[in-house]
Amino acid sequence: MTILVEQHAGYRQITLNRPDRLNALNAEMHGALMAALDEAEADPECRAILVTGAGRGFCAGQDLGDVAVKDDGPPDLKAVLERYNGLVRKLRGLAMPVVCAVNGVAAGAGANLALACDIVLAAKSANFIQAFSRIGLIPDCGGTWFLPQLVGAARARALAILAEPLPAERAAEWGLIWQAIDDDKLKATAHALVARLAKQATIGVALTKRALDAAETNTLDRQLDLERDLQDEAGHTPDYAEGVRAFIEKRPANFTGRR
Ligand code: LHQ
Repeated sequence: MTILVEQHAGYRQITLNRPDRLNALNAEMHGALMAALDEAEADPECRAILVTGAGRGFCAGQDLGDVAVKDDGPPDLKAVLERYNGLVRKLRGLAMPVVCAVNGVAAGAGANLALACDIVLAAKSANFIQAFSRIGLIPDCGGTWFLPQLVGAARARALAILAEPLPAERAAEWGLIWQAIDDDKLKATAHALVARLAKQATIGVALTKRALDAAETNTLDRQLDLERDLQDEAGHTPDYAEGVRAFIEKRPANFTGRR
């Protein structure tokens, strides 16, 4: 099984599972990962997703054995990238929050799939490597878009062109990820975070994600209108009513995540 799925109360853990290849993605794994995301999305009990890797790595990107240049010429990278693009679009488009626990090296497409998630935690021993230039490729899976957004133009260019490993702690200092965590605490920290997200006001979180995504191309003027409309939608959820009630009654809110 190239992808493992564990059900927890309110969330699912999806584990990339080809540890002997540092969880490099092949065609089978792509299909299984997409199916796991589709199934999580279709489950009304699932209100958050945790993505992580088995073994000592998170993901070494594309399985280079699968796309090797052969006697009959180069492989169809456009077709391979369509699959990756589908994954990135899927991850970004999910209404529920996605946490990525980067347990070890994240290289090439593996690094950028992590960056497509909403909240990225990484073990302090993990590294992020835009490995593409080492093999004559360009950063894909949204790398050329995520990097400058997250760390600014100067750092993005050097990371993309030099392909040097960026240690997790520096990645957190630079704003590439949310937090670097001691290795032995990563798993527990990630589960506590996803469990907490699974109890939040899920529709409000989904609308927050939508607003932040839209802000990437909107003017302030259009964004203000969008915030007004999305806030109106959030304000009509039972979770908003419960949140205000709980505040007034000085007790924790019991959100259902339902409309
Ligand atoms: C691997 C891989 C791997 C196969 C480690 N494939 N076996 C590309 C093409 C087409 C279209 C779509 O877009 C893409 C996107 C991309 O992702 S391009 C970038 C692909 N990834 C890379 O270039 C990274 C390649 N891997 C590495 O540079 C190193 O493995 C890193 C720095 C990640 C880790 O280094 P180490 O900790 O020293 O581990 P290792 O190199 O010894 O790897 C362990 C095993 O995993 C080893 O196999 P072996 O049989 O010797 O134990 C590697 O061959 C295998 N492996 N990455 N991408």
